[in-house]
Amino acid sequence: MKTQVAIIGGGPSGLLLSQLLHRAGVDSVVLERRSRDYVLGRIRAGVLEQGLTDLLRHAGVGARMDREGEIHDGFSIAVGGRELRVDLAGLTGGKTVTVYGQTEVTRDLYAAREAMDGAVITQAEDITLHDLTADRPRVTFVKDGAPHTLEAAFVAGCDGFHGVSRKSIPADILREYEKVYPFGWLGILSETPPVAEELIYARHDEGFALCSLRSRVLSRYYVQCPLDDRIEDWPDDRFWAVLKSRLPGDVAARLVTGPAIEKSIAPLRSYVAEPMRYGRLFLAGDAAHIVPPTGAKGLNLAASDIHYLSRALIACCRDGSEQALMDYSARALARVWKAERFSWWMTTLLHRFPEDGAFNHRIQQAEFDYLLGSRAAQTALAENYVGLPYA
Ligand code: RFL
Ligand code: PHB
Repeated sequence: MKTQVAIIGGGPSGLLLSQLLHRAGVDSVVLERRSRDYVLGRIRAGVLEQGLTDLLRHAGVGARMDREGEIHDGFSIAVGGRELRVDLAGLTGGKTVTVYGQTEVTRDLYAAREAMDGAVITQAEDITLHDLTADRPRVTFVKDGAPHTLEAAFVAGCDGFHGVSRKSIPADILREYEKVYPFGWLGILSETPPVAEELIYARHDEGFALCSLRSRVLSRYYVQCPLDDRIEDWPDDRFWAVLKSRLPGDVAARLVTGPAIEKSIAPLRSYVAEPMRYGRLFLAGDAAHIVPPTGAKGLNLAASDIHYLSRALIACCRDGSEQALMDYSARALARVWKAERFSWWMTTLLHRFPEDGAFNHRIQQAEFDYLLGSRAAQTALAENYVGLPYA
């Protein structure tokens, strides 16, 4: 098999890239390790920046999002009995975010790729990258027991944090920066009306909690939990009781509970790999960087990578210009590090750090006090939350 761009990973990054390339007349093949149903069963992000929604429309997959997604022009932060509503639109000259699940984005992308006969090979096993610094890199894999070779001009590593792409970069070239947090998030999805129209981020002395949503009849809630907790430790009753105890009294009183239809625990981590290029391999999305979910930035960062990478690949494949590909890593990383900073900051502000002493706790309180009283501080928060521009 031959193609122009071999895309490793059929999550949102890989599918969006193949869709954008297709619309510009550049050929690609997506290789995904899991089945499509498995990929669509993962419940993850829910808050989309305007950069991502614009990109989805540009890729021709924005119609259902525009019909069913909810525009949010603010959200709240509740700490110790006080609440701050962050007026996103008012503080940023009218910018907003869209609440629409990553699962739905991925479903729309799979449907679009199928409608265009896009090559997406699922359940591809033993994917291995070869000759990444040569003119024609190769990808070998096994499908239904038979070995295959895919030859390409470029390889896009969109295979998430645990994929093979980043691991194919030699250790003496890859630099890694990492911070692991001493807690995780336990998340549930429930077919209940959301407790509020907008998201509520809450910090309580026992830990963080988040009220989010997917629609008027589908709620998404999270609580901070110890890293070694297992799902079995968290029957629904315990989850609802802990969530309520961490929310402001009036919010807890309004909460409608019901059976969890999904429940999962995610560790929190900040991670960046540099550079995002090795020879003809280009990393994008979670394959290159991870943010803790507090700032809702992971999927949005994947989107800005894909914006830069799709344009650079199109410029090279159509016009023979390599400059944008040469600039890709530095350009993407400049935006990545700003989102890393913001996500670390939101995480630090809102979680209970078990090992921290009284000093750090008072600093957290002072940070929130400052936010409450300063429009400048709120503007900085809002500007980052709606998403920094694609430079
Ligand atoms: P993905 O989604 O992990 O997709 C990678 C795909 O590659 C496949 N794969 C392989 N394929 C072939 N060969 C291999 N060897 C392979 N190894 C892996 C995998 O099966 C998978 O299908 O990465 P991608 O596309 O870069 O997308 C990134 C986003 O998924 C991620 O950043 C977000 O979900 C993060 N995130 C959030 N981001 C936001 O922007 N806003 C949010 O509100 C938000 N909330 C969240 C989140 C992530 C969470 N978890 C579970 C980590 C909330 C949570 C709880
Ligand atoms: C979600 O709805 O899953 C969600 C929302 C905001 C976040 C993280 C996750 O910061």
